[in-house]
Amino acid sequence: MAKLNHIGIAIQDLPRMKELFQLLGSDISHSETVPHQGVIAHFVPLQSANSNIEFLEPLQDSSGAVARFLKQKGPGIHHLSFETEKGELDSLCDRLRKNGFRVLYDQSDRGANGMRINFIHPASCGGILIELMEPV
Ligand code: CMX
Repeated sequence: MAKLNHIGIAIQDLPRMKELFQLLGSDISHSETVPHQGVIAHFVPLQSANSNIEFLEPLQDSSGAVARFLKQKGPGIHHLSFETEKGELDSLCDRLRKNGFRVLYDQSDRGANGMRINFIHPASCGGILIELMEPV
């Protein structure tokens, strides 16, 4: 079973979200600009769940997926991200395509933490955007 690596949340007010998670007992461990995806990703480890929250802040003047999401829906849960074992991403995407799921990229992209990433479109996933990733 792929591991839940993180829950991505599109945010508008980083200091307030940081304050909230500090009160809950966690904090941002690192932040990374991912130009391809038009975001700054801020990771908050959830040690008890062996997973993470990813705050997604759109890059200034970005017209990327997160900027569009914020414009259409406002802040909130943006995607779930599942991590496969190394070398399994492409075969998983092939199996998903064969089973009628709409995988976004023909070739995987490069995401935060150097991961290879791809996505399943929310229209074929019960309204949830799913990211799939594997370590390089
Ligand atoms: N979750 C659920 N539904 C979503 C969604 C999301 N995150 N983003 C868009 N949608 C819905 C829209 O509300 C719309 O629904 P309706 O048709 O019911 O109105 C529909 O999807 C629109 O889809 P679209 O016309 O194909 O185009 P969008 O411009 O809205 O883009 C998508 C949707 C999935 C193609 C785009 O978000 C995308 O390319 N995502 C992958 C990349 C990404 O999300 N990167 C950011 C995170 C990167 C990281 O973690 O580093």
